[in-house]
Amino acid sequence: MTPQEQAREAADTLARLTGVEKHDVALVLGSGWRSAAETLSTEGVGETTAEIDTTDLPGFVATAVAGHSGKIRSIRCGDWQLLVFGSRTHYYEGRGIAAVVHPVRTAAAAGCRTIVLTNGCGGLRESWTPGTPVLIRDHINLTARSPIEGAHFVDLTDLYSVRLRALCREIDPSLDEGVYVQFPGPHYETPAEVEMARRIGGDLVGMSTTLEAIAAREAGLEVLGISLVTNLAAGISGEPLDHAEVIEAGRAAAARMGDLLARIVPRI
Ligand code: 8IG
Repeated sequence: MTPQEQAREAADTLARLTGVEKHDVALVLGSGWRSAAETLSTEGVGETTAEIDTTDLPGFVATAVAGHSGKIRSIRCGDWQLLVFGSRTHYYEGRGIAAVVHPVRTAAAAGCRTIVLTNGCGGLRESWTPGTPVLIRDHINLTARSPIEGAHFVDLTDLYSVRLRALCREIDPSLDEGVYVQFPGPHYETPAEVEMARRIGGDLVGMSTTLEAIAAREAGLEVLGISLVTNLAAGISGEPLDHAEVIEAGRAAAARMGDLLARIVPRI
């Protein structure tokens, strides 16, 4: 079976379990984004119409990261039916790239035309204190891998939608943009690697998103990427990094992120 056929199977199961024939917008929640997404299913914003375990769908594997929920929610939000992935499979889990991008392909097979990829990451600018959201303008994929196999040459010139970034800045003019650099992980960078990321044009360092964005473009989805800076990248502040800090920064920023998502989604 091709990855696309596997995604079709997952999308068929999704439709059956949620009772929703077609979804419109997919949202992948990264570190620190889970409580923010709760806002989407509060009164006046949207309503959760179904919640299933990720592992109920063929091809999905259980989540390995603390602070990530292995649930998929179907949320009615204005005119849109939202498909929210509470977790993702990371490249560093070693389950292969097809597993990393399977949710993206499933979203496309489920009818989505747009995907919002969120993550928690390290920031390279000192003005980006923990809890600052940054729009992804472009990326550098230091996994040096591709989710696409074969002679299929996909253009990535405007991978991160200009239209959706402009929309986000209309909603919140204080939003900055940056270039996201994906390292393979799961270790954080050394200070020298962070300095390298800066010199090659990076602003944000993380362990996800780029492979998913590429698969999304291949599948014809419009991509919005939003990073939540949960820590200053190694060597920028002189403090060591830890995952608890990441989860705490997300918790503290949840209200702002939730408000942002709730205002963006209806206008997508
Ligand atoms: I949250 O500083 C989070 N994820 N590579 N570096 C990398 N990934 C991260 C970081 C970080 N913070």
